[in-house]
Amino acid sequence: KFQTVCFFILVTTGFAEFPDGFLFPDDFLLGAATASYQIEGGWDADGKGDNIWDTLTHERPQYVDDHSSGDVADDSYHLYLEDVKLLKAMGAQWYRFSISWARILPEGHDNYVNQPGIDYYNNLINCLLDNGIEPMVTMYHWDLPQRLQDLGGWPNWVLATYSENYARVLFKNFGDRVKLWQTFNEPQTFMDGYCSDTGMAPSINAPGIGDYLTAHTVILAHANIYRLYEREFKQQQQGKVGIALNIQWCEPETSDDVDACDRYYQFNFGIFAHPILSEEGDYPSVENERVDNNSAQEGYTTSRLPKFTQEEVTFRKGTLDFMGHNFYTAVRGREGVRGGSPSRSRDSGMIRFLDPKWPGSASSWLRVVPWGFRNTLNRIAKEYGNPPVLVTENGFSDYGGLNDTYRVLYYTEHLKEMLKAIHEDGVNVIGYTAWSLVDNFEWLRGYTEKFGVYEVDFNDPSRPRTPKESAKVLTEIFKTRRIPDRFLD
Ligand code: PSG
Repeated sequence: KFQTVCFFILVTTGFAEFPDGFLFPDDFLLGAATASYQIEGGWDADGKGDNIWDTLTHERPQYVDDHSSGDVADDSYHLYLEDVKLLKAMGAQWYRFSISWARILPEGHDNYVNQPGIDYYNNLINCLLDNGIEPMVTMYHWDLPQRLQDLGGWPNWVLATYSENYARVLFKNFGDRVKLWQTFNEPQTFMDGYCSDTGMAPSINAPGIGDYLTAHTVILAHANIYRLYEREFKQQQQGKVGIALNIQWCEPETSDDVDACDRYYQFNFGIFAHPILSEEGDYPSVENERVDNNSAQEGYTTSRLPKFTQEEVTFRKGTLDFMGHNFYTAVRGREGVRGGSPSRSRDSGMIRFLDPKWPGSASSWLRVVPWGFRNTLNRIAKEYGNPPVLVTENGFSDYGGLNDTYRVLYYTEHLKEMLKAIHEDGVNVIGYTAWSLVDNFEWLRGYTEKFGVYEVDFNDPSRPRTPKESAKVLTEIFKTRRIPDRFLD
């Protein structure tokens, strides 16, 4: 009789209303994420060197909407114990944070290691572990030491070597306790720092050149770091190394725009994923072809997209233990080129725009399209042989307030789509961190857009943190390991 009842429930409800479909797998990791420049403050504390965001916010404050900086931010340099308390209260199993390169190596080089910087991260890591929270370290979340920018920054390939040396210092000092490493956060976003003189740090205007050179260095650096770990640390430390790539779901405007969307992926995601994970170990062929052709037409003797040597290809192929994936939103795409001068977007031959029907947020670029998350996860799985995926960012912006109903809906809807990708489509997603633990310095938007699940009062010197509704709901989800019934249709 019991069996009949169960069967009846199964056939009448289907997956969408069947709550067990919304359970997290037993070993699935749930947690939250931050980045050093956005939360730490202590910009010149205890021997830290300047980085490109210190320079941009101090020398060109008008670049940031509210003319603010990360000088103090959430003051997590002094208040990290508070952050760990929040994580613990949420039932977070892991915490993704980044290390400030210039706090460890003030000059960018490893000739001088700043001990107070090492101490700070040791204290944070130990405190996390004491509370049963697994640390995940991002080595680079956009705060390049100014001294390395003075040498040209990411377009200079020598940074691939300096990155490796920096990584060695991190593995040596923290690798006994840190088992999850990400080399870079969203290179496809920070390479835009070399595309426009009003953009992200270092705000250098070399579109269609600076971005490709940056990508090239980052790919070489990533491989150097992965192989360094493999050679000198992995056997003893038993950790994993990945990279965090973001991509937006691209919804073709018409059936004629499917290829345009495909090129959008290749130019923004494939540009990193393909060299690392594909059989050819090179940039996507469509990208090579289009940039080479455009460059020749524009009168360049060599392509604006650099080439890898065969040695580099062999050295690099397969240098990934997991794929970090940041997902926020979707765009619409159609065939076409906009603007006359060389740029990556022109090379891709795709015009992106936003669908006014998709609900918005405080960020101009962020529309709420949860089904795009499931589609993107499936795309990664299909294109790269279903690698283990850690979702390292996903979140929503508003202008503040504790009753963040839209953020709550954003999280519950996106988590449901992710669980469908896991349970129904078999995508190998193994963990998730919400962006962000706390309100913080949102780059060129300063403190005007809020992404935190904990509110921070930036007018109060003690930077008090208060849970928003979203923090309460995520706590419930993290502790029950399911989506609460009231959020199931
Ligand atoms: C992420 C996604 C897009 C643009 C920028 C980012 N997108 O889909 O167009 S940046 C990313 C970053 C973190 C930011 C956060 C919110 O890693 O530091 O605070 O997202 O912008």
